[in-house]
Amino acid sequence: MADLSKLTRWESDWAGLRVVVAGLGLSGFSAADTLIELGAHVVVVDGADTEVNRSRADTLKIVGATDVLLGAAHTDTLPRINGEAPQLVIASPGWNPRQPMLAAAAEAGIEIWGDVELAWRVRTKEGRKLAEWVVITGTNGKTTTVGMTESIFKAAGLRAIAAGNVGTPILDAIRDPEGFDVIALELSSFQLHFTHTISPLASVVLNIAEDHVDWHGGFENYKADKAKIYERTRVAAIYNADERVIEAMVENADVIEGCRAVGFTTGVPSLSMVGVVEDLLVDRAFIEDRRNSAAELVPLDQIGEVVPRHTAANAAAAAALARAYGVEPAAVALGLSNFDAGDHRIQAVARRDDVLWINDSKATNPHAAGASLGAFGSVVWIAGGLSKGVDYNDLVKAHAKRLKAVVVIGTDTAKLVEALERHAPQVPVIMTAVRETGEEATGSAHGWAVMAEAVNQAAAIAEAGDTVLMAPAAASMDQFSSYAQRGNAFIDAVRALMGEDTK
Ligand code: UMA
Repeated sequence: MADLSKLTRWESDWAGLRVVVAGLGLSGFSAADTLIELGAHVVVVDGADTEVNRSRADTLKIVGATDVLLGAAHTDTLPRINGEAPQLVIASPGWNPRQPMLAAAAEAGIEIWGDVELAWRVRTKEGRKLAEWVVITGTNGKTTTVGMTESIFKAAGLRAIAAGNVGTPILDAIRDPEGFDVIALELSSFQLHFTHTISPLASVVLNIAEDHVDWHGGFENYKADKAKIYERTRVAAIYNADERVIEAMVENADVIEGCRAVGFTTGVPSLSMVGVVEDLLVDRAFIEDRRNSAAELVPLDQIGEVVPRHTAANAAAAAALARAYGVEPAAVALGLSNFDAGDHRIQAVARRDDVLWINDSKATNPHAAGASLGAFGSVVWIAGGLSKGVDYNDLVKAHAKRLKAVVVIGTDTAKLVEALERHAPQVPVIMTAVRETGEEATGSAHGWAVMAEAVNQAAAIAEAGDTVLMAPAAASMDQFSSYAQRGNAFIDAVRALMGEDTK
């Protein structure tokens, strides 16, 4: 069996190592390409024999892959490489560890790493800048926080990149010829599952709620994989001070001697926390006189026009990561002010007659919708879609008081309507009339029609001081082609209502 513990640098002896790469998506391709460059013997396996995969396979074969096996028939057994058993398997995050090929590797005692583990091992290379890593996970808000963190580092004049689950595979960032000072790395629970030795400068779990439970085989396993992010952290293990289970993860983590536990909160920060005092983000963790004072970082209204509680929480977490690296308060302020969350996340679309119109099409599950509902006082809520079998009782119960009315879109809404009847019986529920299902509804005029109808219904109810919030708590694919299309339909419908040109 190969001694993989010696493989800790780009220059280590990777030549001839027999590696199976599971998956030919973004991470699998970057892993295979890297390993081939390092001289390993690489066989790639992917269950989908598609045109995209065939073209990627051709590329990898040209650069020197031993073989690329496409099609479902190949994913049940572990392939041999040049007649011998593989010494390492690199799993793409979408691959379930209980899937037959990975289960066979585990059974044979072969190590399984993700692309993140491989990237950590090859990050040190003669003549290339050695980037620090700050790592971020959580059920919601990861991508926003990673973006905020990157923006702060850039404002501080550093060469920084957001990578990982956010979209750019970490191995692409690692192999950048110029290199980076610091990488803000978004890690999903899947990626963390296959990560074993990384030792980041700072780490954070933003929040935790049930998600991806099937993949992990239960909520406890999901939490355990998330908690791995804190292991071997060197400077600051950052936790959400409003979620006790996350603080407990830090307490139980085996961090590097000298690493500090730092909390973030949207309330007044205690000692060793970043938090909010009178609409200012402040630091009581990374300043010398933290017992008696706090350093002002940025007024919340500089972060955005509407700063819901969870956005403030994400900003506090990003600020803590950057301060752990040593970024000055002024750069934190500049980076957070420059940051644009992108469309479809608590996006203020219009304000007229003191009614605020908010697009949160990205809220595709109850946890995300709960975060945005909690940010507003009196809400006309546009909700519903493809519910993926989730339960709406807790969400409706928690926010019943702030609901003025609910306009229901989507085709798979029985559970939502039931929850509204049970926990908010006094709240008027308006069903939209467009209810087509199936292919013809997606990406077609039906999607736009249902949203125009919902917006008009909401406009008839909303009064000064109300917020019309489109945060569906469900996926979009029953009536739209994506959450982005659903969000754009909302924006167009609101603009049409205001008599503005939508083009
Ligand atoms: N495949 C199989 N058999 C399987 C599973 C997958 O053959 O049992 C094949 C598929 O045919 C496909 C390849 O494996 O060709 C896909 O691999 P993948 O699903 O792991 O996806 P990648 O393209 O490698 O993208 C991954 C992340 N995907 C997932 O975690 C599912 C991307 O996160 C990430 O941006 C990318 O690596 C770069 O790091 C996406 C995501 O949806 C955005 N993440 C989930 C989330 O945010 O909720 C976790």
